[in-house]
Amino acid sequence: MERLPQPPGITEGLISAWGVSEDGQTVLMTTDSSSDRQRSWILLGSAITALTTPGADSVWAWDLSSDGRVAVGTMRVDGIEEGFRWTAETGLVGLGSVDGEPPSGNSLSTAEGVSDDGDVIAGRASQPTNTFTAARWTAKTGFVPLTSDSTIMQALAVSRNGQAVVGSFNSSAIRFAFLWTPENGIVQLPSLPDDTENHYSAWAVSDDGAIVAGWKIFGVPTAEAIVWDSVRGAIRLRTLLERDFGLDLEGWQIYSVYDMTSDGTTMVGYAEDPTGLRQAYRAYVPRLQHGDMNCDGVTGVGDINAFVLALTDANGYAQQFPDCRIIHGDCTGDGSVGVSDINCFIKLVTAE
Ligand SMILES: [Ca+2]
Ligand SMILES: [Ca+2]
Repeated sequence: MERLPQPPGITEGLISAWGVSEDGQTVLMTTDSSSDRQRSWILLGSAITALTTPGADSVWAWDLSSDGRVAVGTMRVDGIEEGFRWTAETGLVGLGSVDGEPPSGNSLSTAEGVSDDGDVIAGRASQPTNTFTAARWTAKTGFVPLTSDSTIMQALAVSRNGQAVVGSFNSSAIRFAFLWTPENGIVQLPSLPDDTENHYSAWAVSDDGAIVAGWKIFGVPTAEAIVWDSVRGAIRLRTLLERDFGLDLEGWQIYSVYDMTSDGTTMVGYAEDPTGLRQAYRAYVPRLQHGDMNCDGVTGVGDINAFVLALTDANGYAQQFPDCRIIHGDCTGDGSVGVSDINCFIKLVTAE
């Protein structure tokens, strides 16, 4: 671990690193929100480049493309906020709003996340009625709203391949997480089964949109890391790791998932260890090979015998399929394999 060079004129302790390139060489740094005038820098080797443009009184960059060439964020010029895309060649380039025009008056845009290639950006943009909504930007289309719904929404991240977008929306002061894919549009993600608070945000999504992660906030504890998938619905990351993978996380509090790999199996965020010390963590969460009971990589009628064995003789199953995980047969998503899984398992394997 090393200390990164401090940009000139910035008070110690008021800066964070928000993004890093795939090769680890380029780092994006932004002042904390407690500073009155937010600023961002690109660090490459020992060279520090300020992200700035004439007239900008604040610049907040949040994400970096995988080659470190493109940074995205929001700038404030004359009191008006506009999402930007930065490269060393172009400097800060405003992304406009939904109509392509620079925001003015009450309109705004923001840029929150960028794809690995730097070409797709997720954020928020004003519609002609000046309501803000989650939007996806490409050079060809500009900002396109993800929905015509006037509910206030913000996109918080885009998948590495630029296809899926996640974020949160507010409805009557209740905050839900959403997933957007080109196929299904905006889909509201479910709450935890035991939850009546409904304050969720999604911060990361796999390339295929099948795995989403983020947090639930404003409860007790203050935040909890949540994972969504089609089988389990919403589940606490801690519960998932303990229940389905047998980890002992007694005393740990996992607060957030902020990013994940393309396949959704490696997640990072922050947690508190049993002594109460805040930690950055990395968790490996293998994908559930749904219904693939004989672990040949395919789900189909060939899995029925292995499923029956798992139901009737768990030890025999473990002996015959030592590298398989019995949890693949849990199609109700409750963390165990039993007779209640029979109906959905049959549907699953006969749907090929
Ligand atoms: Ca199989
Ligand atoms: Ca089950």
